[in-house]
Amino acid sequence: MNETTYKVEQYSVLNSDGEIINGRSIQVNDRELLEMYRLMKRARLLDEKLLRLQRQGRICTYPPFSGQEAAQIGSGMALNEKDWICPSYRDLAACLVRGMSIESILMYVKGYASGWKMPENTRILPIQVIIAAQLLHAAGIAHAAKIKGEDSVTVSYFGDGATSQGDFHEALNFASVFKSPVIFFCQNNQYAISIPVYQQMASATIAQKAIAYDIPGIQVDGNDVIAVYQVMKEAIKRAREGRGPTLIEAVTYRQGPHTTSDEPKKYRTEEETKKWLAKDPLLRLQKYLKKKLLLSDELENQILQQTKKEIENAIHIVDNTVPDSLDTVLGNAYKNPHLLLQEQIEYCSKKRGITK
Ligand SMILES: Cc1ncc(C[n+]2csc(CCOP(=O)(O)OP(=O)(O)O)c2C)c(N)n1
Ligand SMILES: [Mg+2]
Repeated sequence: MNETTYKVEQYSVLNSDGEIINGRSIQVNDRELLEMYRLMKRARLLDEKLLRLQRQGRICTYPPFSGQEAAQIGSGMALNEKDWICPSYRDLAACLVRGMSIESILMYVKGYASGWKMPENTRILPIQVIIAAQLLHAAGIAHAAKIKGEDSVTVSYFGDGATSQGDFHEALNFASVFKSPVIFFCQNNQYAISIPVYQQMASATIAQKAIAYDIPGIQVDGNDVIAVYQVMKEAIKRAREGRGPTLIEAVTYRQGPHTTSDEPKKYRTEEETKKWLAKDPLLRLQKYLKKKLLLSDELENQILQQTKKEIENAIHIVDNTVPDSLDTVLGNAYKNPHLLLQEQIEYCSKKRGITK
């Protein structure tokens, strides 16, 4: 028997210095390139602010996404308003680009029930914390869309760790059998909490897991927003033409902790993190835009100031919003709340200083 090693080539367009790699074409116009930068900057600033708010005790435990903006923004921008996304807890940048407002995100991270309700006219499923469950939801939505003759594509966002769950395999199997218009978008950020990807799986890449389901498996440089956008466009075209699902592995890095309750210095070296910081997705796009003379220092500063103001305004609004009543938060699970739930309601009411 031959030993088999599957070979998967990684697709990229820009190198870390923001230069176009030989022979690669760019199918994004100047307006879209600037929009990518604006959205990535917006996401980065929001993520950094949320981390500070958590340290001040103003929001709940928070899983930052810095480092993963190109993967989420590049993929989200390639969709249109009919398309669905099924995000995980680390995909707030994808939610932003698909229409969730900063205010809604703030409500969500503050634990307000209304933050879980996606704004009208967005096709975003509630944020999923159960690892890999949203792949099944995506396969189901895509299957339904096909039966109804709708032209929508569904994207499921998940991490490297999720590919070790049974749900991942069930969803890929179902979608490949029914040729459902779904894209399985994996952000391989190198870790599932503290477990590095090489300890978690024997396969050299996540993209190669598509072979078993006879669907395309594409590995892309997840810190290269243009490359991500272009492979997504291909996968979307395939889905809309009725040719079925695609698995995309966006290779990236979680620059921060798993969540605000984690200390990554315990399981990874500063050297490793430094190496990845040099491949920062925002820096790469910024270098390219500056070389192309699309982004001046003045415009960069203008974007920075405008975005900071927008975030501060949203914080002000949400800080002055009355939290949802405990009835909204705890009252919908059982017809008649059982004793334990009643105890919880009383405990929370006392803590909040309110009776209901
Ligand atoms: C079904 C299930 N098992 C375990 C957990 C606990 N858990 C939370 S995050 C996480 C790691 C997930 O890693 P990955 O899929 O790579 O996503 P990332 O956090 O890196 O974005 C685990 C095991 C969970 N939320 N759900
Ligand atoms: Mg991960």
